Parts: sequence; C-alpha cells; structure tokens
Amino acid sequence: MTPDLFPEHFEGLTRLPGFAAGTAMELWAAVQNIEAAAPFRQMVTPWGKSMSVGMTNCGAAGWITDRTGYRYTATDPETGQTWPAMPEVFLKLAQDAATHGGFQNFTPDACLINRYTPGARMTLHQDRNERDFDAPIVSVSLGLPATFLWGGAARTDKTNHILLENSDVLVWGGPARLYFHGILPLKEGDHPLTGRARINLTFRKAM
Ligand code: MD3
Ligand code: FE
Repeated sequence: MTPDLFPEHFEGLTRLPGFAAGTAMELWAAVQNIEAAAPFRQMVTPWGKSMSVGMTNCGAAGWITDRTGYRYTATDPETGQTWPAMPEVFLKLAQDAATHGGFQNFTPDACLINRYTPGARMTLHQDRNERDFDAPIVSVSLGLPATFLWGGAARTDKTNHILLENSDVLVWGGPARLYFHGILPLKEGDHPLTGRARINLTFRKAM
C-alpha cells in the first residue's frame, strides 16, 4: 500500500494496512470453523436477485437478506440455530482496530463474513440496517486483493478506488460511516492463505 497517496485518517475513515498480518492464519482458521456450522450461502435480495458474494455470520446477530428485505437475525435461517459465537481473536482485532480509529468502546455484536470468488462483486450501497450509526464498522480483508470503491454520502458523489489486500483493516466512523461503497468484480487468482477467494469480515454494532 502507499500511505503517502492516501491519508491514514480521513473524515472518520482510518486505514490500517497489514493490521491483521499477525493474526491472519488464526482468523482464517476461525472462518473455517464458522463455515462448518453456518455455511456460506448466496442470499437473495428483495428484488429476487441472488448475490454473487457468499455470506455467513458470527456473533449475537447476523445480517441477512431475502425477498422480504434486509435485517439482522439471532438465528441462521438455513439451520434454525443461533449464529456461531464471535471468536475471541475476531473481537480483540476489531476492538484494537477501532481504538486506532479513535473509537474506544466498540462492542460489535455482529460480524458479517463475505466470501468473494473470481467474478463476485458488491454494487455501491450504504450500510444502514444497524441501530446506531455512531458506532464504527471495522472491515478486515483476507486472501485475494480487491478494488474497493468508496464515494460520499450521496450515491452520485465521485468515487475513489483503493486496493484492499490480505490483512488490511479499515475503520469507518463519523461521516464516513454512511458513505456509499462497493467492491469491483474479483480478479482471478490463487492466494496462499485462502485459495481462489477473498474473505471480508465486517464488525458491526447491529442492535
Ligand atoms: C464503509 N463489504 O459487507 S468492506 C458490506 O469488502 C461491505 O466485502 C465490502 O460493504 C467487502 O457491507 C466492503 C469495507 C466497508 C464495510 C462497511 C462499510 C466499508 C464501509 C460501512 C460503511 C462505510
Ligand atoms: Fe457495506
């Protein structure tokens, strides 16, 4: 990454390149444990389209979408069980990152886990299903790199591109919390940690 081309702090966004490098293997092992209990699935949007990104969750609440809308649930609709507990290594990393971003008391109750395989993308959107927009969102990238797009508070605002690589962490708070953002289609590749995939963890205070 090139810190000189992008400030470390900007309107509530804090960029922490390589912040998860020391725990990446542990995080990946924990993702695989979660996946064994709550498999990745391609959820359907309220408009009836299946998402290209595979999703699962851990924590007290998990983000889902189906034909009736977007929301957080305590149980996995696929299994009827509560979402797997948030591993300690997840929670500690999210809280350490939030502290670096200036958010001392971040207590995430939800972690959405996204899995991108080559071609998968996420179109420009805002994250607005959480109750408290004063809490930041912490995002952790593992595996293959992806081009991340972020704009402003309006969908039509100019967008910036940044490359998110294995172990990069971003903290989104303040005005940046409601910025539009998305991921361009993942390029083909094979990563030593995750294989043909990119994993993104987003820690949220949902309830
Ligand atoms: C900016 N995930 O799960 S992470 C999402 O890489 C999502 O999977 C993308 O957007 C991914 O909702 C982007 C970076 C990110 C996450 C949440 C944000 C940026 C954000 C919330 C508000 C503003
Ligand atoms: Fe998002």
